[in-house]
Amino acid sequence: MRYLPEFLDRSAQEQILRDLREAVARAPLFTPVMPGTAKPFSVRMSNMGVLGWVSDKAGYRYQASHPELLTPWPGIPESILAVWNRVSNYPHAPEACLVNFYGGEAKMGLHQDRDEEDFEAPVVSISLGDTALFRLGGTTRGGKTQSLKLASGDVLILEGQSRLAFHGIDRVIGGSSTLLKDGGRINLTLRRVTKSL
Ligand code: MD6
Ligand code: FE
Repeated sequence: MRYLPEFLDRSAQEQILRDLREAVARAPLFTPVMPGTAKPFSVRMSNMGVLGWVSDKAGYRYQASHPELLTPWPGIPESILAVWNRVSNYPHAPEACLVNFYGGEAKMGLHQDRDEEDFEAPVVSISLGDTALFRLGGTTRGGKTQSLKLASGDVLILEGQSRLAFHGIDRVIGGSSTLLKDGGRINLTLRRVTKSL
């Protein structure tokens, strides 16, 4: 794991936010549900890129279009691609940027990111808005975990041994950032989905 606190300054965060508002106007946040049970996530999601991650009754998968509008996802803005280019050490562009929005009581259970074909590529995460308590474990469920605060502008990279580590968001600390006028937290995760030959 590589943790880069305060990687983005305030003006870089504001530029990403402006670009994100345009993207979310075209591809609105949706509420995914758990495969099988159809229990809704507390986090709302959207995507940018040629592929986007979705979850519904049928399962988790990457797909090229918005699950409700059925339109292609907007492209990943330059302001966000620039972060991947600076930190990924990976010679190909990301295909997906998952947008997670945490309002009020939203959290995310411990999970592995393993719906991608290519675990050689890192997952690069950007946090914006209120600070979150991030939990990171090992590659088996039920092992010991550590807790880390992710604040606005922080970048975290899961790569190598940590690429398949369990991780989640225990909670978001309301009122801890002034970036989003109505509060809440946005997390962006940039991923390579297919194997690049
Ligand atoms: C979040 N992050 O920060 C959730 N996944 O809201 C993730 O699930 C995540 O931070 C893969 C790599 C880095 C991450
Ligand atoms: Fe994840």
